Amino acid sequence: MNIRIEKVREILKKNGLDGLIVTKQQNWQYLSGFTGTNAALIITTGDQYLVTDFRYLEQAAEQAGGFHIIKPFALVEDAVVDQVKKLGLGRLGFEDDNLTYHLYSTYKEKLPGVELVPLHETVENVRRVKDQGEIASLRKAAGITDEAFDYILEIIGPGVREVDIALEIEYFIKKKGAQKSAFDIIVASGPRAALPHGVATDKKIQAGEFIVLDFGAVVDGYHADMTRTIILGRPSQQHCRIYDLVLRAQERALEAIKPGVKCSAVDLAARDLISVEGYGANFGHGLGHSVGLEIHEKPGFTPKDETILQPGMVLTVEPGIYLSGWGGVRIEDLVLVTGDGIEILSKSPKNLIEL
Ligand SMILES: [Mn+2]
Repeated sequence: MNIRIEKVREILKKNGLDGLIVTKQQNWQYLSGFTGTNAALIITTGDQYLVTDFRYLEQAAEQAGGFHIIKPFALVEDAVVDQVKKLGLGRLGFEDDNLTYHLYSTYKEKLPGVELVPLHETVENVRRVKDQGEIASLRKAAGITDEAFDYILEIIGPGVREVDIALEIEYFIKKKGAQKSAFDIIVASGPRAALPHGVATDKKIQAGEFIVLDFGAVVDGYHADMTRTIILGRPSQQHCRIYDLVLRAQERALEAIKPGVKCSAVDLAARDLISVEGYGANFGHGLGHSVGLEIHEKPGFTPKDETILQPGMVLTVEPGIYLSGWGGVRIEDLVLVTGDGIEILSKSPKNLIEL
């Protein structure tokens, strides 16, 4: 029995649905194991079907145990239509934040007797709490990310371009067995460190500059995410003051995380401290987000997210202070919520490293 699919079936039952069409890649991977790029699942109350194309038939048979594999003559959507008719499904759920308007129109036209019911983030909600296998993948991804940080410290020096640092990180994590980089690597030095998403450019790094490094490895589809800020040369008093404040805010938030606590309360733990010290306006993003098969998942540590933390959730904790024209600091760890607190999956040091 596939527990993940059974959880989806409970939601079908609650909504009086005969089935669900799954059209989002991470969701079909989560439910079936299939990693191809063109597919749809039909999950009914008693069975499950995977439709894909000729390129993936063998792979689908290997990966998606327990699924009937259906090969369309032409388009995946046509085979979905045929199968829905054959099964005689009356009320059919679809993923409202994923199905394109075009596909929705196609299904509506070709399935006139079927009631199409929008479901919002249904599989995503099941994905919020990670199981042991997922946690193992995230732990591995975080481990490779730590190794890459250690490695890159050897390479960073005066005159080195941001983009070369990013390339070295990417090459390293792939060599270590990661599938890919979790996102476009952020290497933001000097005044560019004030850009929260300063993807690496050809700017050369100079003495006296903060360097924000934000990256992660992907293992089995699971994303690690870590940020460290280091300095080339000696830090000024201002560098030390801002760095220390971000670090204290991050540690305060980490201490606040445990099952039963609201996400918003964790955000507040860090935000309060930064605000009291006068930098509230310079911390303009949420404190963190969940990660898994996607780099940004829910719930998040934001002022408005009232989700209650549960064991098995995996989130980032990443306060930052950004001062336009001067630079910025962000420190980010990947964290697993455990039965009574947290396990920090990111192990890289957090003292201010001077290169
Ligand atoms: Mn992040």
